Amino acid sequence: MFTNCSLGHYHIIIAVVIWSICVDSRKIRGISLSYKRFYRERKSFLCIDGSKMIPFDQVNDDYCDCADGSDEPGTAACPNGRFYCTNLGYRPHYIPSSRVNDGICDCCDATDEYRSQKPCQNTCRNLGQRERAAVEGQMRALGEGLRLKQQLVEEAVLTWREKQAQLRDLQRVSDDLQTQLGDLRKEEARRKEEADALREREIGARETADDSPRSHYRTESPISIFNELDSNRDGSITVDEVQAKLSPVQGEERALSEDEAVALLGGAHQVDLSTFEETLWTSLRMGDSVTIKGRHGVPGSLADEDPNIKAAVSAAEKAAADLKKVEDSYEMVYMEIRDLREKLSIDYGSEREFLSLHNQCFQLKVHEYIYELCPFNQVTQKGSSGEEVSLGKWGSWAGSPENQYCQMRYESGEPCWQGPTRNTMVMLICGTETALRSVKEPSKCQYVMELQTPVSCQPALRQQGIHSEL
Ligand code: MAN
Repeated sequence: MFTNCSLGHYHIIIAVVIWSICVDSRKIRGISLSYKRFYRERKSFLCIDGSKMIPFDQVNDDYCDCADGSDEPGTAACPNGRFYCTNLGYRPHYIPSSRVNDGICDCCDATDEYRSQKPCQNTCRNLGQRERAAVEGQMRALGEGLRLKQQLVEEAVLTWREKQAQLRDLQRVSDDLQTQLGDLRKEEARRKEEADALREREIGARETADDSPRSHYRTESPISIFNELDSNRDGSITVDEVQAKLSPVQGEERALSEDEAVALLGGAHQVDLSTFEETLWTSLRMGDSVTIKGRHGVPGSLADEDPNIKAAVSAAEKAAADLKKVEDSYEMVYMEIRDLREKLSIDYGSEREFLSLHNQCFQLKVHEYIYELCPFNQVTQKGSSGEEVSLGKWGSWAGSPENQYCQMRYESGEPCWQGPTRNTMVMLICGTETALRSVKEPSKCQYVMELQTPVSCQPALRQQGIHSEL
């Protein structure tokens, strides 16, 4: 009896428990934990928008009572209702309640198909595992990216410092060269003056002694020389006569070329006395280019005759050569300093992470074009004809106020035919390699590129991770 009674009693208890589970699960199906508080009432239910009060057993009874659909979270009765997939092990989410029991598995935990014929499997665990693996992969890549970034920054800072030291050294060299230049310029001027003075003195002495071949031309009349050169006495001196009678002061054995003879005659092929006086006669009187052949003792140059003048001239030449050498070195150093200054003119403080991107270029072929991005310099596009088109020159950082360094703007490229000037926006994305990943032209002559680089990896991303709802 006890047993039976007891058994009968048990049956009743079990039936009540099963019923209450059924009722309860029917009532709470399709709602999230945070919404459970709205569905606790046993006697009546207040629509969540507060618009209506209904008996609690009308909740999830497959008839839509509330305008906001809140009385039917677990059935497809309300057109605006939504069903909550708990998706334990994966990420929970809402689906429109019209998808409940529609024969399609929407929730990975299969809860949306509780009364359909569709045998849905619970795939949340697998999905969760896959997603966690993907997130872990991303976090590893981010960690690696941050490590590489650190390395790049350190290397770039080192290079930057080396360049600064180089600049300081060059500056010192430049200062020394400047001092040397001052001394050498004075030395060269002094040596030149010395040589000139000796030469002048010698010329004066020879003219006084009246034994210099030059003085012949100074003392002789132009007519006598004209007659001497005019071999056939026809009243004019021709190129042939010049070539036959004259020779260069330096290298007497050498015959004058026709061009040289013509030049001596002022560009003419023959001259009369008056033209002779204005042309060849002047050269003969100067005595440093041509002389009449066979005139004894005609000097090659004063320096050939006088060892003092020779020494002074070669000292002046050496001083000029030394000066030229130092001037050339100074010019080179000056240019090196200018280039280095330009490289170092970037804002070291805020942009030092990007130092490693300076002086580098990255290419990507997309369809018929080869795109090239040289950060902080320019962007170009090369077509199959090989012609290069500018897609913009470095303009400015263009990211959001929170992170302006995630976008670069390159502007004022080549004008587009019947369109705007070409411009490019470069989006920097975190990755373990530095490479141009994509190029698009969303509107005519406006380009968008993605440059992947460890330099743009942010520790903030790591902390935030891909926030887990698992
Ligand atoms: C070239 C390229 C293209 C661009 C057209 C516009 O073909 O620069 O990217 O769209 O000119 O005419």
